[in-house]
Amino acid sequence: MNEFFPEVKQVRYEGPKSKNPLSFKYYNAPEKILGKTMEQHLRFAVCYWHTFKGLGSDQFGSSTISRSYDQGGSAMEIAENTMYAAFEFFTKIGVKFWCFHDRDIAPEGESLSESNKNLDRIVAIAKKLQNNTGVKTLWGTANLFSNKRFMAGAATNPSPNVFAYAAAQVKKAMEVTKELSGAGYVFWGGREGYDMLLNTDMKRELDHLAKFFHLAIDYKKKIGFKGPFYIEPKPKEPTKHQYDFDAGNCYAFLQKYDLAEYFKLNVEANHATLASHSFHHELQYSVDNNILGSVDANRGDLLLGWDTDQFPNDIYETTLAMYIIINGGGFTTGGLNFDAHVRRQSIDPIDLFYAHIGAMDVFARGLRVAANMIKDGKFKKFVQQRYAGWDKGIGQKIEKGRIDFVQLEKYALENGEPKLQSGRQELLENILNEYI
Ligand code: XLS
Ligand code: NI
Ligand code: NI
Repeated sequence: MNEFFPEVKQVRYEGPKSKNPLSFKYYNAPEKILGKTMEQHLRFAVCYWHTFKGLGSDQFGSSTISRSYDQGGSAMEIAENTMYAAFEFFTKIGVKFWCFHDRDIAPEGESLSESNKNLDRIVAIAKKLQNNTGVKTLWGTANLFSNKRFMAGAATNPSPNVFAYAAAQVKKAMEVTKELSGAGYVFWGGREGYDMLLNTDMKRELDHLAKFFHLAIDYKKKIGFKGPFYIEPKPKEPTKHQYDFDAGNCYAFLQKYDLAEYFKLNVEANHATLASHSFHHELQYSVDNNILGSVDANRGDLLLGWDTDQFPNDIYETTLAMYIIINGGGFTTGGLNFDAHVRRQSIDPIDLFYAHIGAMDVFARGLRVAANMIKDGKFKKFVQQRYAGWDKGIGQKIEKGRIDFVQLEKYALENGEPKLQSGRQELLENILNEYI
């Protein structure tokens, strides 16, 4: 059997003192933290599209990267080789999950039925490799944005024929995700959005999107796919205004169209910042509304301001993310999917290893720090004390709905000016630094 990454044997945990760049300093998969192993907490996944199909092209130039599995042969031969290379990579890096779009893993054919046949052939190989390696599918999805037929959207396209085509593609993608025992299924909006309102019936398009999701739920039940659906919010790119703008916008949509019980969110760090939120804001909002499903773990660049999909490397971000995720009960079906690609100049296969090692280690560190913060309970205690007024007296009356505006006015008149209390932001920032 061909070896596609001969330069790396197996990436192992060697601890923080190691100087080996091909080792983990903080990610020790079997180590228990707060009752679960690091592997169970973090549930890392490798994404297929960037890691194996992303070859460095950008808006200004074509590919810079060439991979041994991507050379010569027919499109189907390349697809087969790429699948073997992918499982070699998953195994060597020690990640137990992967994520894919239908069109990442198998080439689109001349017709829909040929595309489906191509997919079936590659899925059979993936299934065999999953069985051999124990690596599992975190989620599958359909690419409803690359082909020109989707230029004006898929489920929100002005043409019902495109809606039908997208439905057929999602139907098949759900079937293969089930075939691979996928833990979940993602809907990222792709080109569901608009560039100009003068040519767009926004209300009708959103009605159609909801219809599409209801049809997907019906089919999910029909085939007995048990995993949750996730919507992945993103405010812009490729359209000027994406319909699934942010977590709050998605939640309003899900509630309006009676979809909330079937969907959770796949929160992506870079999409959060594009929406002018922090990553942890979007996580906390999702936890608070019981819709946190999974995470696309990456980062943007504030100076560039687009979806740069870089590998996470900021210990503050990963600490706050893990603090919120663990306080929210941790992942069940979801995980941390590295929806990230190496930079255009990082052309060697070994760069893929460095990228994933760094990302896994920075989340592992974040987990360790967050666990210490949770064990000590200092931040939690501070918040409890800050809101303590609500646990008794007037606060309880308001929360329990046992007081009206007239009585509140009486209370305010009697009690005079409320006493001010410091928010202690600087102190809390200092304490956070002590943990990190
Ligand atoms: C693009 C999205 C995409 C989804 C999967 O911005 O992040 O990669 O995660 O369709
Ligand atoms: Ni993503
Ligand atoms: Ni992205």
